[in-house]
Amino acid sequence: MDCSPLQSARYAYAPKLPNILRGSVDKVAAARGPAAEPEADREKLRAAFPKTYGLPSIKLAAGPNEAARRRMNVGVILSGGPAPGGHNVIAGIFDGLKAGNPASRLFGFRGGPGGLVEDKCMEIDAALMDRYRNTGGFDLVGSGRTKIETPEQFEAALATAKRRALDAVVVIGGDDSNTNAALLAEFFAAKGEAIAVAGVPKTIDGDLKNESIETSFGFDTASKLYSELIGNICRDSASGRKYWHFIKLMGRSATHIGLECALQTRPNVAFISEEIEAKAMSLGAVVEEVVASVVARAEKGENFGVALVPEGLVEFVPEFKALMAELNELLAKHEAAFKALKGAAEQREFVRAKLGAASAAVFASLPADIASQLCADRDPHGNVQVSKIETEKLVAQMAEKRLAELAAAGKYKGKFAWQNHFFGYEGRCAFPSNFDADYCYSLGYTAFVLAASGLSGYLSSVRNLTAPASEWEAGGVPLVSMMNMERRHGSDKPVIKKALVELDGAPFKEFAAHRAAWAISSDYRVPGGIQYFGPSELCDRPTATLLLEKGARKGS
Ligand code: FBP
Repeated sequence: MDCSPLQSARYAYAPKLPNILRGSVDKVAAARGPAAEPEADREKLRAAFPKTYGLPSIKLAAGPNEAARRRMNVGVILSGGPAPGGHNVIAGIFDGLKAGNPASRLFGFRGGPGGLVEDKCMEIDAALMDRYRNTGGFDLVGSGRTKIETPEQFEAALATAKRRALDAVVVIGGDDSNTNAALLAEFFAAKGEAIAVAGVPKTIDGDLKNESIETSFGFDTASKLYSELIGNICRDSASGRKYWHFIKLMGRSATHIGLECALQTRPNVAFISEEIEAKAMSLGAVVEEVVASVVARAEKGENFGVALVPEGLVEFVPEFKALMAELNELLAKHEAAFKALKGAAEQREFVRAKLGAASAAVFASLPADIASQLCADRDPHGNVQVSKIETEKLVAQMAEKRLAELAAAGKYKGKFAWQNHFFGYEGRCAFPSNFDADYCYSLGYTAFVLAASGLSGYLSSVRNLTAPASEWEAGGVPLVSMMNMERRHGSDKPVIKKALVELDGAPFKEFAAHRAAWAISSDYRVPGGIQYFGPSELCDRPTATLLLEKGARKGS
C-alpha cells in the first residue's frame, strides 16, 4: 500500500494503556459499585428499561477474570459522524479479544447500525486491523446514522447477532447512537439472550460527557485541528488587515468546540450558544456584539478580525428556538405534503402559512436560502442538520447591514469586508492526536473487558485523563443512568442527555474573563498543528477544556 510518510510512522505508534490494562487480561476484574440512576424522568425510564435500569457502575480492578479467556465472537459498529480515534477503539477491542483467546473473532458491521440490521458483515483479522491502527476515519467498516427503532429492526438485529453467534456488540457512537445501544441491550435482555451490548463515547462535539465520562473521543483532535486553522486565519487577518473572517464551527448543539478554539486562539468574537439561550439574546443582539467589536477595532484603524460562530447557534436564539420547535413538529406532521411540493419557494410558503404568527414573522424575515436550509430534512434521530445552515453568513450579512446604517448616521467610518468559512468535516477524520490514540485504544480495551465479563448496557469509561495514561482509571457507566426524556420527531423519547457548555464551569469562566480584551486586541494565539512525535508537553497535552474542568490548568 502506498501510504504517506506520517501514516507509515503512525503504524509504529504503540498507544499507551492505563496500568490496570497492561497486565494479563484474566487478571482484570469488573468490580461492581452502587446502582446508578438517572437524574431525571426516573419512573418513565424505569418503565422503558425494566431489565437494564439501575445497574451498578463498574470499575476495573486487579482480580481474577476467567471469563476473559473464553472464546468470543464480537461485533462492532461505528455510528454517526466520524471522530478521530475510531479505528483505535476497534484495535483495543481486537487486541483485548486476541489476548484473551486467539480463537476469538471480531466482526465489523458495515455502514453503521443499519449493518447489524441487514447483516452486512466483515471479519476484521490481524492484517486488516494493522492497516488502520492510529489512523483517522471510520472507513475500516464505514458509519451511518440509522436509528434502530421498529420491532422489525430489533428482531433483525437479534437475528444477525444469533446468525453470527455473537457474544457481544460494541456500538461506537455519540448520544443518539448510544441511546440505540441502550435500547438494543434492553431488547436482548428482554428476550433472554446473553448478548452483551457495550457503548463507547464518541463525538467531536464533546457533548457526551458527565461525572464518569470526562470527554468523548475525537474532541481533542478535532478541536486542535480547527484551532490550528483558526490561528492561521487570525494571523492572515492581521497580515492582510482587510478582512473580517466569520468562521462557523461544528458542534450540533453544544459549543464545546467553539469554546475550546476560542481559548486556544483568542478571536475577537466567539459566541457560546448556551449563553445566548441563558441570556435570551435575540439574533439582533448577537449581531450587535459583532458590530461593537468591528466599530471599536475600526477606531484603532484595524478593519479586520475573527468571529467564531457555533453551528448550533440558531437553535439557541429564543425566536429561532421557537421557530425550530414549530418547524420540527410541522415537518414531521406534513412530511409527505411538504416533500410533494416541487419548488423551494412553494415549500417556504407552505411552511410559513402553517406557522404561528410570531414564528411566521421570523421565518419571513430570513434570506430565502437560510429559510430553506431550516426546512431541510432532519436526520434519522430527529435532529436539525445544522451543518447545512449558513449561520456565519447570516451573522456577517446582518452585521454588514447594521454597519451601513451606522455609517449613514456618521457613527462608523471603517471598512467592512468579510470572508466566511465552515470548519467541520476537515477535522473528523484527522490522524488521532496521541491523546485520542491512547484514549480510544483504552476505551476499546475496556469495552472488551466489560463484554467478556458478561456486562451489558454499559458505556466504556476511562477517567483521570489529565494524569499520565498509566494512571487512567477504567470501568463502565450504565447507559440508562445517563438518559432523560426528550421531544423528538413530534413525540417524547428516552435519549442520552447532551452535556452542554456550563456557564458556571471553569472553561467558560476563563473565556468570559478575557473576551472583552480580545474583542479589541489583535493579540491572537497561534497554536500550530497537532504534534505526533516529540516532547510529551507538545504531543500529549489534553485540551484546555479538560485541563480547566479538572482544575489542572490556570489561564488559557
Ligand atoms: P456525531 O454526533 O454523530 O458524532 O456527529 C457530530 C457532527 O459532526 C456534528 O458536529 C455535525 O452537525 C454533524 O455531525 C454532521 O452530520 P453529517 O455527517 O450527517 O453531515
